[in-house]
Amino acid sequence: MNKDGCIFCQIASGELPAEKVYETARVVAFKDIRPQAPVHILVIPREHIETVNHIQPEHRELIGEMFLAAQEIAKKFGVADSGYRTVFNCNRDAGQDVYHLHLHVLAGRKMTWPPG
Ligand code: DGP
Repeated sequence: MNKDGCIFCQIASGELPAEKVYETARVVAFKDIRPQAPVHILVIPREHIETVNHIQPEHRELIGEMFLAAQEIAKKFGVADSGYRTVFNCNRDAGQDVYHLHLHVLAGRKMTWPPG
């Protein structure tokens, strides 16, 4: 169920190009176009879910699958042991730009805390 005009729906369906690194029936992961770390991958559900606030009980398994994807990606990029950060930005104050749920997987440099 693609949402009209949603770039991440279009990436998931292949209408828009992206450097995909992982794909299952329900989840797609691709390189972020504006990387904030040497490894910066976005994991998205194929289903259009706008924000963390829109996650429903029936999405439990799907959200788990997004984290299993992050785990596989970390292994694939050789950062599982050195470390990586997983982030969902929700709404304006968190800096969400694209309103299709996405899990950032960031790695390859030392992260700071607290985040900016
Ligand atoms: P956020 O600020 O959490 O909504 O993150 C959105 C991310 O999406 C941001 O890091 C840049 C990335 N992005 C936006 N448009 C595109 C695109 O067309 N292709 C790819 N690969 N990444 C995109």
